[in-house]
Amino acid sequence: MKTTTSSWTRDAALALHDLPLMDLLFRAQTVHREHFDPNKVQTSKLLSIKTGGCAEDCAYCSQSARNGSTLSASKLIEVQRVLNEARKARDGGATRFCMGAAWREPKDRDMDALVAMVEGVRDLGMETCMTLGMLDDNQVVRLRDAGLDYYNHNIDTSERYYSEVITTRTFADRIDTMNRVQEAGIKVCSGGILGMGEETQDRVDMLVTLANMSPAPDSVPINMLMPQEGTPLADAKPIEPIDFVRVIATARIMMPTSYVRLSAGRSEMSDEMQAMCFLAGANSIFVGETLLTAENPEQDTDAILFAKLGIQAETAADQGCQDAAE
Ligand code: SAM
Ligand code: DTB
Ligand code: SF4
Repeated sequence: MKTTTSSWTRDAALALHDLPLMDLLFRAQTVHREHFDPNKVQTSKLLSIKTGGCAEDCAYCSQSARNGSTLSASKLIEVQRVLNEARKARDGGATRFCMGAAWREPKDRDMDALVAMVEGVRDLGMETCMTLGMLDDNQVVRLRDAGLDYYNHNIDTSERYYSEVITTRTFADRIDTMNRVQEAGIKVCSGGILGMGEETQDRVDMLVTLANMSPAPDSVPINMLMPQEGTPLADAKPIEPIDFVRVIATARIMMPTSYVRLSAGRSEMSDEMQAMCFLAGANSIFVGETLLTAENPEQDTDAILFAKLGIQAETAADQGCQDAAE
């Protein structure tokens, strides 16, 4: 997949974001059609391979040991269990399998099992993605050699707002891991969360950071905060749906060849809001009734939505075509 390198200024990005909505959507859909089939959406399945008890203090997360959530901590699950779930996801039509762990960073003793998970999921013919927290050089190389396609590491918000949400690591720590991953040749998946009390400028600044990476992330998940009981953001004011759509459209224009994923929060979105997000250039979703710990629409509900909109799930063969075309 080809990715672009650009140099967006904050002012240019804000001007784009603030365009009259119809102009913004028209531009986003035009850019989208230059690079993608507008009626195809990529589908990924998430699995939590290690849940809860995380040492970080991310204010939105049910899995932080520092938040008052009732979620209990698990150990890393067995490789065979992961492969069984991946097979089910593949048979249900998902093309990418994303494995998430509630860690600040993996321990070296976990690496053999993680490598076996990547190799096993690849052997099933799926794209592999992991999100494990910070990585050192050795860990990156081991995952790359195992055949890991994507590493998810969200910047979550702007550099300015970051310390309001997370204090146990810095925005720069996040960027360091992303650079390490990218330099090793693993594709980066990075995006953020909207609805955490951030300003419009924070949303735009987050996109500027992502779009100006060289290259921009191949995959850009935009999550809508799912308020979790016991976390500092449990009572955050929900984002206005049209404001959410604006960020998707702006991301599409700023990162024309990246997959923009309409990620967490779809279970709270109307069909109309999701349709507007697809019109704005979102072309990837998580499928299946659970994300990591939170709920997601049922498979049947998504099948009905896709049928209403005339959208088809991208297949592994479609992805091959896309890569070959570029
Ligand atoms: N521990 C790893 C890390 O933080 O990179 C991986 C798992 S973490 C749960 C992955 C991402 O999920 C976070 O960066 C955040 O963007 C998103 N996320 C977590 N909780 C969320 C929530 N309640 N609502 C929306 N997105 C959330
Ligand atoms: C991303 O940006 N969103 C996914 C994935 N990357 C790992 C995670 C969403 C988590 C939603 C809250 C939960 O399930 O606990
Ligand atoms: Fe831990 Fe990731 Fe949750 Fe932060 S977002 S508390 S790092 S699992």
